[in-house]
Amino acid sequence: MNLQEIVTKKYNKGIADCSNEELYFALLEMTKAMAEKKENHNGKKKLYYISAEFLIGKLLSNNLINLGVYDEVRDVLAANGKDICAIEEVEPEPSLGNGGLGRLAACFLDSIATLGLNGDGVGLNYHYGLFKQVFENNLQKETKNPWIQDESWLTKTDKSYQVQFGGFNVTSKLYDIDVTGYENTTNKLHLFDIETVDESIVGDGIDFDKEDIKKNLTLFLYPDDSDDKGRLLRVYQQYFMVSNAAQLILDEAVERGCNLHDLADYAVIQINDTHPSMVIPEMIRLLMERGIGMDEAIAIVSKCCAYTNHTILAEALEKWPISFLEKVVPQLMPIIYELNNRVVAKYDDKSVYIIDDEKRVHMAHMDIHYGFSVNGVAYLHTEILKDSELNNFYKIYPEKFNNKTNGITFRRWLLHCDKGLTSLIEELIGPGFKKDAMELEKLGQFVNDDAVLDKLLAIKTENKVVLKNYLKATQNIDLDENSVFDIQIKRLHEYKRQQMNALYVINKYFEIKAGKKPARKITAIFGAKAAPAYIIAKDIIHLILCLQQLIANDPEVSPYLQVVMVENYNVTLAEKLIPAADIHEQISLASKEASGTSNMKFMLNGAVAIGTMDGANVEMHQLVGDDNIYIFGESSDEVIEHYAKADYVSRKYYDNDADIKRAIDFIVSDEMKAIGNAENLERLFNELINKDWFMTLPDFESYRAKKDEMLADYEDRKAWAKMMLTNISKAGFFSSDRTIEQYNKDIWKLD
Ligand code: GPW
Repeated sequence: MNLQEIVTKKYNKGIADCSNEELYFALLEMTKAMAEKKENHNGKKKLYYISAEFLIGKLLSNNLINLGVYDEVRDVLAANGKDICAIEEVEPEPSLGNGGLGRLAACFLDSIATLGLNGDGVGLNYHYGLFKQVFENNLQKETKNPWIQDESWLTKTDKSYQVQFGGFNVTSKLYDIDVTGYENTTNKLHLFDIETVDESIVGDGIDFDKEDIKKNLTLFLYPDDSDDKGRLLRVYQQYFMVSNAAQLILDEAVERGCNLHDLADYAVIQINDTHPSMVIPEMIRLLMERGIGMDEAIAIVSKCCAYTNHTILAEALEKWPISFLEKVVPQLMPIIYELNNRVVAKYDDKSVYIIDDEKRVHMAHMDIHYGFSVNGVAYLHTEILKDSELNNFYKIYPEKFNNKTNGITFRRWLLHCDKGLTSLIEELIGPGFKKDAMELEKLGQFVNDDAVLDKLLAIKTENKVVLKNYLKATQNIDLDENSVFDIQIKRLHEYKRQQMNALYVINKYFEIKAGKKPARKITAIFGAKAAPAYIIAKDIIHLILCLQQLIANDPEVSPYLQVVMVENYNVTLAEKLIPAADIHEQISLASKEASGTSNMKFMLNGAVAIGTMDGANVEMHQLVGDDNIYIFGESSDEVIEHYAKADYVSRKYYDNDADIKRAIDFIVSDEMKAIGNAENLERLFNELINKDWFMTLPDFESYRAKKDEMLADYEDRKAWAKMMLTNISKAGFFSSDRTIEQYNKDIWKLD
């Protein structure tokens, strides 16, 4: 049925007479029907990408693009006086992820389907997803973010499993979301849920009874894990996810003719960080239940499971106390003990044991011993895993380690979010880049073509105006499109160093006050959520919001400098912010950002990076060369050495550098305290001068100098446009189609 037919059936009127909301639901129905027709379950072997997060974003436009009908639908709507962009606005964004890891999983599903591979995602159907961020008195407050409507992308299936917890059972219900590849087949995202979840137990903000598991199991993504009740709930969620996944995998394999002994010919499981690690003992348990002996069950599962590591931050590597697992999943403990005993019998080195002396289970260790592949997510990250963080494992299993540099789907991050740039590229090099991203290289031939460079600049300005209008309409923020848009959007974390960017802003404020005015107004845009229990991260948000207010109200400074922190940064906002960026900030402490993926999105949309030699920035730098990226700061080797020697003392930088002292002192100045809370500001001040664990201060001076150099270069508009073009032309490597081809070739080996 076409759109008009669906509209007639649903509402008995014409398209022109429908509200945007009615049209959204009609398009939803049409898209789901079209996607279903493209389902294809061929192929003996199937990939299961298990992930606690799938940050899929809004789906309507992307589905229309991948189904090849976007232009047609846009034109039919326009002919009836309707604007497809306004209809997009009606769709709620499902926030089933925190950040990069969840968004990566969503990009991967798009590429898996686009390449026609037989692979589904498996995760959880969180009713309220990640919290919605609101600002009140310059502080972050968390509220729930409902996204499931009566008609939605979710399709309720008749699949349901029993999941056994210590002391009680639950019955699951499976919901599916179609994942249609670009001009290719449709796969599934399987999201498990239970029907006893009780949304009414959520009180103020995001508070709820953490102990009533049957009512709260899939209520939120990663509830506050600062206390034991929250941490236990997380273990319940993880086991619920993997027990369902394991049952689904075994059922589907048997349906396709598997006799369980040959499971590895039918199924491969990608474990997305350690959140799904319990799938290993659970699969072993289920195989044993079905009559397979332990030795063989372990061998079978070890041939099916592959693990991706996304961080070297020790605090993010999950270690669950045995007491938690005994309570939640007692049936897994004999298996986990056995898995550990086999390691202990073989190796003397305690650092590779699964269970440590403090009676904690190291989930990553289990994955490495009992999986066949371990991968990092960027070249540098994998090298650090091999050389330091996981060196003891690398020595045992060098053949298991491999790198898979992250990628992004160009359908969402270029074709959908930057239609102006997409048409220019198509005009210049034809449509081939949509299927083969490496064809973007052909843009290189236009690097001295003034007309092309002018068009590129004009598109950027248009995108800045689109962002300006959007932020005015949705958040009442005023932007100046003639200023430089300098954007840092990512989760708020000390290692990502939003505080360093804020110190730059303070320094600039002082320079302007002293009469040293920038050539052009600078707009420093931030977007970030802080984990609800991460106090210093919330203090940094407070600092940025206070600076925003203070500078906006200072007539001496505001013509030259503006700070904007957008509220509730999410995928939808990213799609507006990224195409509008001139400069993007990738300023993590070297060695700490495993890859980063927004860096790739900005590059593709013609923004220029200021960054450290960290994560995938290293590969970006290699691709574009010194002249097209602004690199500063200590190297990962230097940073790793500081940690090893424990020789960093932030106080020395504060005492010895007048600019640093002036900027940090300003945080607790009377002007700032008049706007913000003394408690938050003083805590952050003390953290910076006494601890600064992620070494903001040693890099500050080189950061400041590099950014000033960059802002000066921005004034040569032609030279800047060349940098933009070079960045776009070299971005093809970062297509997730390339990443997925590599996963398939080296790890999954699907037909
Ligand atoms: F801690 N990442 C993330 F490693 O977004 F598990 N959430 C997480 O919980 C973790 C990592 C974890 C990010 C990395 O920080 C980022 O560098 C990387 O680009 C992204 O995962 C995708 O690999």
